Amino acid sequence: MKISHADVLVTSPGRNFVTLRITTDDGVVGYGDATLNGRELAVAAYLSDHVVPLLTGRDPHRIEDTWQYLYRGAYWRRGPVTMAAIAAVDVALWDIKAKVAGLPLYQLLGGASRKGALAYGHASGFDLEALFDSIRAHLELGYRAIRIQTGVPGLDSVYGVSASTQIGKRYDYEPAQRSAVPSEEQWDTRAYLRHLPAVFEAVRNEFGPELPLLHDGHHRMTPIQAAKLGKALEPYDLFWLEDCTPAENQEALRLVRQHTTTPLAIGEIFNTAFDYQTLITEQLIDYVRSAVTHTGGITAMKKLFDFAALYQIKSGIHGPTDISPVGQAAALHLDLAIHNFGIQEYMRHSPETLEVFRTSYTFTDGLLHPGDTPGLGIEYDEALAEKFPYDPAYLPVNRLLDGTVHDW
Ligand code: EZ4
Ligand code: CO
Repeated sequence: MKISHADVLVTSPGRNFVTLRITTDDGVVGYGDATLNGRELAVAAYLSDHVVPLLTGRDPHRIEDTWQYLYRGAYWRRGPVTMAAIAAVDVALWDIKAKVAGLPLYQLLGGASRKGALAYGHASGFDLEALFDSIRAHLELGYRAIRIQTGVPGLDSVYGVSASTQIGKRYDYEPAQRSAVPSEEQWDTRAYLRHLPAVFEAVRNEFGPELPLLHDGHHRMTPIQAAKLGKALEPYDLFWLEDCTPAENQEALRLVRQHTTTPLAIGEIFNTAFDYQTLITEQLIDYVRSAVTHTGGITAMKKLFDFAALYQIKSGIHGPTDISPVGQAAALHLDLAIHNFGIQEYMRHSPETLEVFRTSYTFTDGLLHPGDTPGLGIEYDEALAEKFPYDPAYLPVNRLLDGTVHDW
């Protein structure tokens, strides 16, 4: 069996997605997600110009060899564009291998270790009333774990807070906005630190002690600020505090860790196991947040989770709507199979997206399951996808109140 050709498919059914489709000479088709929010066309070009021409004629079963060929063979290593492109090839090859075997992908990864993957959803509201409504709406949808993000007094727009309060329309938070240049948001860490503990207290008073609650700090704090927040949130028993610092400087997390027992999750913008080396070996975090799409695919993620497992660190795979249903399905096969599964982020895709990408994964009683269709369990409707051409969208840029650019 040989790879006969590969196609880079760009579509925008509500948001932009890049998909790699690999076809074998036997007519088997595999899909991989290559979506990098706000930089989509860079990955599409990397694939079309420098990867697709190398795939033709290769044996699709040689997944590890192809991964090493693309990673080491480029000479230039790591980085979000390169690792998203490698991820797309890797996931498409796993899809093909599992289809040839006639098995859902998780069976090739060791089989199911659990009934399903505990999912968390995104509840948000500028004020407590809107936040409580959003939490209730998520509980009604069946979520058994919930991330909460709220407005901060004095700031007009804040990461993680949905602009729409119309439940059933589009309640999940979608940060990328269609425009030729990014929008701008404001930030004030001291105002945020004063406000957030009271929000968690109110949520615990209303919803009780059992519901797992999560929060995303989105890289905005210094280590000492993050340590202070982690301590302040200890009474509210968070499942995790995510991305409390930018974390490029892994050693900075030592300071946070010395001050708080609030569990820490990091890594959605990382792209290799090396980005976690200090965090994992010194046990500075509790959950690995990488996306399959941005960290080199199934092959690299399996190694990363096995490394984390040696230190009792669990998975928390990144699953916002900018991960396509292909990337989400890949995450669910891993979630079901690995031993050190923690939780899976799950925001529903728009109805148009789910028409272009036909999925076989399910969400029942708070648990996601990848389904038992051979391969990943995703079909791509190319004719429909072509009706949604690429439309530029960017993540916002963040500024402090005095105008200084800050981490978003
Ligand atoms: O901001 O995926 O935990 N989830 C997140 C996401 C990210 C977006 C960026 O594209 O932080 O909302
Ligand atoms: Co995040």
